[in-house]
Amino acid sequence: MNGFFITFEGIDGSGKTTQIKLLDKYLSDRGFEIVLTREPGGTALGDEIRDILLNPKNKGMSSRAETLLFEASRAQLVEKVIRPAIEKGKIVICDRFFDSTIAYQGAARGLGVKEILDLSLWASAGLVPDLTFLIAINVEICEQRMKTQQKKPDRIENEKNEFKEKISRGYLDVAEIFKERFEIIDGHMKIEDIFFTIKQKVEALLNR
Ligand code: Z5A
Repeated sequence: MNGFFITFEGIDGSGKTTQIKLLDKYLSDRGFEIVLTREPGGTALGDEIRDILLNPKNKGMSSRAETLLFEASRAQLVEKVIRPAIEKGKIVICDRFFDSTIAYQGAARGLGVKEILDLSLWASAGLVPDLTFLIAINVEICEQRMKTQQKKPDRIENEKNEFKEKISRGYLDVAEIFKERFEIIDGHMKIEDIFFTIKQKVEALLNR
């Protein structure tokens, strides 16, 4: 029996990692085999691509080069990690997938939602998540959260708030295209309240 593929999306600092950790523990405690991964990265090659993509030294990178690097990392991750795990009946939880490319590169960088969707489906060899959580949150609130983390901003985090507003709108457009798999969650709620909703939606998927 095939497993499931669950993804988390949102602007940086929206709380994806926090929720992924909770979901991993919840499902592992119930005996499910979980594969946790992230984009860009998740393979040796993907991690090298991640370093190139996020390094502030590469601030002159063109939007098309950036997009192709995200897609290259994804192609490797799908073929080597995600698809084999799903075929073995595992639950794959991925921090970002191609909806990020549609929102960041397609919408915010202006490369086009339809173009990036087609390219992403080619890179993923047609693999689409079963369930996607979009943690929707105000850009300024995210910024405050990131400041308290005292982490040096990477190349993409260095973008202005206007860029992040475009990403948020881009996400809503993708959610509209893929209504059947998207769950939009209010990221301003308490961590435990967000997780309560996520748990319910995941249970519904597992019982399908
Ligand atoms: N990118 C792209 O452009 N195109 C693509 O195709 C892909 C990615 C795949 C990857 O960054 C960058 O690449 C990303 C998008 C771009 N760039 N940006 N900007 P990353 O993987 O290094 O990081 P990230 O995914 O952007 O986010 P993050 O830093 O890991 O944040 P997060 O996982 O969303 O949030 P968190 O770590 O769970 O929470 C942040 C803080 O908020 C933390 O202190 C928490 O304790 C706190 N928190 C979390 N939830 C709450 C609630 N509910 N209330 C209060 N505080 C909370």
